[in-house]
Amino acid sequence: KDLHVAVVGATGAVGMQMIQTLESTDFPLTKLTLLSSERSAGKKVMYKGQELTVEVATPDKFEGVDIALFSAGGGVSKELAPEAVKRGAIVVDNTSAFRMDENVPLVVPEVNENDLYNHNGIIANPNCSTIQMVVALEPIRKALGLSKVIVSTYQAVSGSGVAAITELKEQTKDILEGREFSPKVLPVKGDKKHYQIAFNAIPQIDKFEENGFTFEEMKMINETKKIMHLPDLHVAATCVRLPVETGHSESVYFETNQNGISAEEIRELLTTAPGVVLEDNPAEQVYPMPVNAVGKNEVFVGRIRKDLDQDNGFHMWVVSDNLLKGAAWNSVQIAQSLLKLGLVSK
Ligand code: 11C
Repeated sequence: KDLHVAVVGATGAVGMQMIQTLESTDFPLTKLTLLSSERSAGKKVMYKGQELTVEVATPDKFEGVDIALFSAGGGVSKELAPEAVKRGAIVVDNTSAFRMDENVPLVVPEVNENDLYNHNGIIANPNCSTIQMVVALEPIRKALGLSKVIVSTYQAVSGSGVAAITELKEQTKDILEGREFSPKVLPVKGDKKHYQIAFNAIPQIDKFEENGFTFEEMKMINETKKIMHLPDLHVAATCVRLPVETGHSESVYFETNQNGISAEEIRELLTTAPGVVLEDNPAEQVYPMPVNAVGKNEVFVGRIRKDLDQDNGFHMWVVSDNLLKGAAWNSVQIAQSLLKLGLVSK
């Protein structure tokens, strides 16, 4: 059976990982169309030993496409995702354009795969920092219930795209070699001020909202409630950018609905959880770190401790490759689920 897949934003940090993930998982496609802005069109990309040329993303390019993976920014998704759907494609959108739309399922297959049945053409892929947290929290919610989550993140620059990776590398060199430099990308390309990221920590990811939280923090709060079907869950987030190239880390405090649970019981729940790898042995200094998570699809969890004052409270440390489980891999997993559930019409 023919299956035509398109990747929109094919030359971006996530788009490139999407192409690699389609290849490495041997996704059963028969045709792959690579689309981008005019600026990047014409670039050549190898897929399974074949050279493909990136084309300009226009509505007519979606004729005959079955699944379109979008990761080219919210503006492109808002404009072109409806055009793709009109032409019969199912869109898996990696931007924040449609995530909180009640007609659009927001899916992490380990958590809410069945929400795919309610799709109307567009499925949203959550924010990277949300995905890795809910994968780690879901087994706990299922067994014990969940009433509160407080998270602080330590996020890699690749979350902000290729330009941010380049900025970190060049700035680090400039500082080490004693040159002047002027930050241009981080914390947020479109905001008023830019700050040094090399040898620094910036407590701002995305723009500030009126309530004092950043948009990234609000994404973690709202998306977590939607994905886990827990509208009354108490969630708070503080998101921080670090000079790490790839791999987001999170310190997560959570409260369950049951008392008298031990840290060992939480560890056991996570040992068998889908998509989770437990790396938790303080005696041997074993815990997750971004450098070890890069290139892997799983979510790594460690440093599990029971709170010293709150009987139903626990702390854990959650690390994952933000470009893979946080983006490309979760999108390809959604596409795999759509095929498995028979939701791709031919
Ligand atoms: C970051 N989490 O690390 C952001 C990137 O909504 O998909 C992902 C933005 C999004 O900067």
